[in-house]
Amino acid sequence: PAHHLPGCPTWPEAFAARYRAAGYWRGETFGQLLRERARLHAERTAVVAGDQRWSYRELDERADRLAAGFLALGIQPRDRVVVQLPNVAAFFEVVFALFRIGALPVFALPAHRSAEIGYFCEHAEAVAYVIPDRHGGFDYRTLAAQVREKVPGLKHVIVAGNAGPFTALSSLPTEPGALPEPRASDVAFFQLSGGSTGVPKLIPRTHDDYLYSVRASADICQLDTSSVYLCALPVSHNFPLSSPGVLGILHAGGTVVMASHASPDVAFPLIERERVTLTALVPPLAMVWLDAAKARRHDLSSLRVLQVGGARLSNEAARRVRPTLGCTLQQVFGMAEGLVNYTRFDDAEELIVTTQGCPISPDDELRVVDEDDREVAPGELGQLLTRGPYTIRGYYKAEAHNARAFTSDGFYRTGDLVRLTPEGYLVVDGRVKDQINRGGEKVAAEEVENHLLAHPAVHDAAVVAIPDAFLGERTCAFVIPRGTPPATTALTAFLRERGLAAFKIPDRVEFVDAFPQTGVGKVSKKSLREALTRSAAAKT
Ligand code: J2J
Repeated sequence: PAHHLPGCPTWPEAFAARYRAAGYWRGETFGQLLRERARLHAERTAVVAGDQRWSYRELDERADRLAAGFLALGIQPRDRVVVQLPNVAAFFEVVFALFRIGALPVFALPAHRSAEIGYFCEHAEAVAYVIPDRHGGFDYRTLAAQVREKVPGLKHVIVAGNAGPFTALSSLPTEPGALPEPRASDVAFFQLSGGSTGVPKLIPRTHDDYLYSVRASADICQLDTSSVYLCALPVSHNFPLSSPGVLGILHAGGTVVMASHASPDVAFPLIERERVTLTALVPPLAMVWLDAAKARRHDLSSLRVLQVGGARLSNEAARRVRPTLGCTLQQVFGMAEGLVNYTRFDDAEELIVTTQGCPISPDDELRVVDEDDREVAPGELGQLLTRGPYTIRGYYKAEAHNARAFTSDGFYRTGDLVRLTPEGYLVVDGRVKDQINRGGEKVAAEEVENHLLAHPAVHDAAVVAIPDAFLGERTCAFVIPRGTPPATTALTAFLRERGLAAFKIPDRVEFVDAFPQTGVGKVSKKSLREALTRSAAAKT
């Protein structure tokens, strides 16, 4: 269709018709959803953040006023806007204002720096960039100044807080007027891919497909108006945003409580004070919480469900959740590209602690295949391919990559190695994609390698995962130096100066003369990982 944003692959019409007929895609937009909830739950508390408490009515009105403000600035339907906000109330007014005018947020993480943000702004041809003033000891206005320099096309930097040289969110005109009407089948925003390639990929999600996953997730998690969700992970990530996350809560008329940090000293008092019923963590944080909860300094008795996902949770840690926190564990295996799996609340404890759940939708199609895309025997380990009513058919403006990342019949190659249990539940056991999963934060090896290769004293680089008791994995960069090896600190400082997010900076650097090769003359990352395991074993 002509109104569709160019560069966004979409579902073939036969599939779209099927997903509409099944009632998955209902023609509802995010803007309409908030309007409807404000009508149903006007005085209920939608969002608690710091000392702010916004009712559904207030959030709805704020979104309208800001939508008018964005329009007055010249932001138009389908314009891309990079949004890099931490867990603050302003996140909600900003994204719902953008949804209402049909402008498309690109959800950056607070940890991203000029290399990532500059790329998002350029690739998405963003007209605006929304930041906090300061957060976590970092001044985002300094970052914005660098990005501005690199990307002249960026017209506006909008600051939630003290704007400095930029535009304050609070300074925009607030006279509500007529708003454009985006269509539910249109792209609503871009999520970021964990990625395995040189640059991060943008994931186009439509109102229709995303709202289906949110609605179905809210049902699976039995959300209602009494549900209180603690948003402890960065809100713009797909997990806390939609599984069922903050959007699931707003769909159900519950309350979102924003934690500025996921540590127990911030989160536990909030759980006690707001009577939080549900929250989501990555495995390393879950382990920190399990240790901290033993001290019993806070009343966590309101908590009914702890969701853990983003990386593999060990069975041992999983088993400790119920006895220690007195709540149900829910394992969540999801991806910003779409497919999300949950263990269900009434599953047998054994299934909950040993699997990563089963899909949201009866129309999620799963295939577990070998290297030649042939289906493996039931219960065998293989690569997971998936297709369905909320899984994308391609990344934004990435034709060549899409040809590799999707099968010709539209299945997304997750890059995850899984096996299916007799119950139809998934167990995640490794991956084939060239990525490091650092406690839920995804690091694409090639992206870090490219930045290392820009250093004059680096001849070649290969980044691999090292097993780690706390994070699951850390990153190690093997480097073949050009001449005298540079100091490790000089290399990591170089990456930081290039504006790479801190979680992508290698935890360890090893200088070598050559890389082991595979039979076909490629760098054998397997051998590199094995060399690390051997040297670790030699030290103990
Ligand atoms: C093992 N690996 C997992 C799990 C994700 C909900 C939950 C998580 C994400 C997410 C998400 C895993 N065990 N329980 O978007 O909505 C790894 C897999 C997967 C990749 C996706 C959601 N849960 N993973 O983590 O886009 O490798 O989404 O393909 O960040 O994380 O990463 P991401």
